[in-house]
Amino acid sequence: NISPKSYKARMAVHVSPLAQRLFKIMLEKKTNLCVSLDVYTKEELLTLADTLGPYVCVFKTHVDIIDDFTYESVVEPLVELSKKHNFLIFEDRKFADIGSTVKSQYTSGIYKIVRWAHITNAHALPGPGIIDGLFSGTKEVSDERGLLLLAEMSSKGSLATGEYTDKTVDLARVNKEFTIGFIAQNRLGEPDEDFIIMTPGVGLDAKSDGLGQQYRTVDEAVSGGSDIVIVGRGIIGKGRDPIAEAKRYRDAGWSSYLARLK
Ligand code: 5IU
Repeated sequence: NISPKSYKARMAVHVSPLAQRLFKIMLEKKTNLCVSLDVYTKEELLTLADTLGPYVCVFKTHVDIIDDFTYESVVEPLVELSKKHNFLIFEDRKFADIGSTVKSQYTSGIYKIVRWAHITNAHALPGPGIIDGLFSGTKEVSDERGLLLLAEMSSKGSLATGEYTDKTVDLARVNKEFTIGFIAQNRLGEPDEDFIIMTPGVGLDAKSDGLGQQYRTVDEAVSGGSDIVIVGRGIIGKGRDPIAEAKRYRDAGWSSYLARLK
């Protein structure tokens, strides 16, 4: 269970076209790094997306923290950069309401997430209707979309453990073309189910952040079954050299992946 097959083998057989596309990007760019762009201005967001774009397979965003957000000045250039550098965009929205409401939150308002985010995520707490609601929102766009369920969290004292995590995995089994995997700290599901595991709470220098975040190393995450490591402040935090750090985490992630295949 801990050792999934190669990205290449999984790409060839995955039921989700978006998952296939993600594996293809990872193989072409030799990276399983997702950088979390938690910044407050469009200038920082777009500059980082352009300079770090070559090193990542995915950028994770929280568009609701950008002070000067407008759709035209943030989303449109970000989508252009995703084509220029060949990465996917993951809006870390953590939907948590009933199906009808999350459908509106996914498709409407000022963010209109479904139009541009290749991937988004949701809590399993409300039950299967949340997946149905989000999936029905994807009918408004022609491009492929993927969902990650929050099966485990990196924060200290998280309640998403044990039976809650197991039931989250059960929910993900219903619509695998849309639900491509989990935000999790461990490999989940049976090997032949091939969920993509994306893991936050990864850092090579700090162990915590004073607000409940807990960090593990890249190798701990990947050898434990993570497919993509998510790194924020370890790369773009105060006083860091983002390009140097992105290369460092990309290299660490790829060598841990190659080691896992042996
Ligand atoms: N994030 C977590 N842990 C989780 C989930 C999401 O840290 O369990 I779900 C988000 C929060 C932040 C990013 O946007 O991932 C991690 O940033 P740092 O690497 O700066 O801690």
